[in-house]
Order: sequence, then structure tokens, then C-alpha cells
Amino acid sequence: TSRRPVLAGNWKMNGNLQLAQELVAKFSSELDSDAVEVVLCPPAVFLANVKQLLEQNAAALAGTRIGVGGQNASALDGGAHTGEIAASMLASVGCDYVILGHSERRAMYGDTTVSVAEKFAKAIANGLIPILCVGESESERQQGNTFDVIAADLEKVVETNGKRAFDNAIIAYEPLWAIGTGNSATPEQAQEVHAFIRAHLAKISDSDANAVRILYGGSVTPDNAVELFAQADVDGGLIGGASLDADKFINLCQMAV
Ligand code: G2H
Repeated sequence: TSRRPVLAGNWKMNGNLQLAQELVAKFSSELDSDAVEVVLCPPAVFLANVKQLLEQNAAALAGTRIGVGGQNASALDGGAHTGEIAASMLASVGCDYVILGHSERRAMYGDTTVSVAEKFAKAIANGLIPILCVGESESERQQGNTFDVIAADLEKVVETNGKRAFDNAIIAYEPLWAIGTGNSATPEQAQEVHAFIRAHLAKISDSDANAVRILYGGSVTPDNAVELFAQADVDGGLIGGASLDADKFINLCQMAV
């Protein structure tokens, strides 16, 4: 396929400026390919710094594609919402992407199928590429509901954002039972769900499903990534823990090419 793989590092509530400097230094000296789209998603307070570091090292980074992304954005434009960050604010500090609907936000901070679809709308309206996270819990999988749970999120996004919602969006499949557990999905399990997502997109939307990048997330490490990334419908990864280790993350970027 002609889909350019994406490797997104989701720092979650971890990392610091030193990690950013380390990563940019390593990218400058060790990454020399534009065949992978790299996305750095540090905590929001570091976004402007990371963007600046990338700009300062632009010459050494020539021939690579490295962008920055938020880990969440509000479904609202602004106002009295203490602690929230608007999609327009992410865009204003140079973000190109935003992770939406990560399972940790759904489990602990009230994100729902409906609010994630609304956040998606604000991301698109502000020129950000949403990285929409979907995935089933262990019990949903055991009950045979994996596809239904994922379909519901995709359908709500199309209902809220229109039939072309996925023209410029990325999807990340993250089975909840594989997140931060060291227990990744098998390549076959990932491929099965990724193929379902692509087929379902083709059914419910007018976007070109074959062009949509679908990332796998959940305990990806340099030890299991090659096989996961080799699957036909796996177009890279959303990396948590391993994105906090500069060597591992660069390694993963090189594996995704
Ligand atoms: C899943 C993933 C990144 P980890 O949440 O979004 O984290 O790679 O640590 O399982």
C-alpha cells in the first residue's frame, strides 16, 4: 500500500524537557528517512518547547517528518473551563495532531463516545489531525463485542462530523487489556481488528478507507513491533512506555519505515 506509516509517542503524564532534547538530538543524528511520520505527544506544557526544538534543529532534521500533537483537546471553543485546553490553542503553538479518546481519558476523565466525536469536530475545525483511539476491554472481548464497541465510536464520529470525517484523520486501535500491561495483542489479533476497522470505514463513510492510517497501540516495544508493523492493515503505532526511552523510540521509528 502507499500509506505512510505513523509512529506517535504518547508520553502521557511523563517526561520533561530533557527527554525532549534527548529525542530531538537523536532524531537529528540517527533518523534520515521521510518514510515514517513521527508524532511527539508530550504533556501540553512542553508542546511549544518541543516545537521550538524541532525548528532549531531543522537543518539536521531535513528529510524527516516529525510533528507534535496534544494528548487531548476540549469539545468547547473556550470560556470558564479551568484546566481545559482548546483545539485552537494546540494549533496556535504548532501542533499538527491531537490524540482523542484515549482509554485513560475515557476511564478516568469522563470522555465518552459522544464527547470524543465532538472533540473530533473541534480538532478538524482547527486544522488538527485527530488520532482517534478506539478499543475494547477484556470483558467486551470475552463477550464477543469487540467489533460492536469499535463500530459505535466510528459511527458516532461520522454522524457528528459527516461522511468525509476520516479524510484527514488517524485511528489508533488500543485494546484496553494491552495498555501498559506488557501484554501486547498478537499480530493476528491486531490485524483482525484493523481489517475490521478499515472495512467498516468503507461501509459507513465516504472517506477513502484504504488511505486511512490505522495504528496499533498497547505495549509496543522494539521486541514485538516488527511483526505487528508487518501486518497488512497496521500502519504504525501509538507508543506509550517505550516512547519515553529515546533509544527504543528511535528504534521503533526505524522499524516502522
Ligand atoms: C497505550 C500505549 C500508548 P503503552 O496506551 O497510547 O501505551 O505503550 O505504554 O501500552
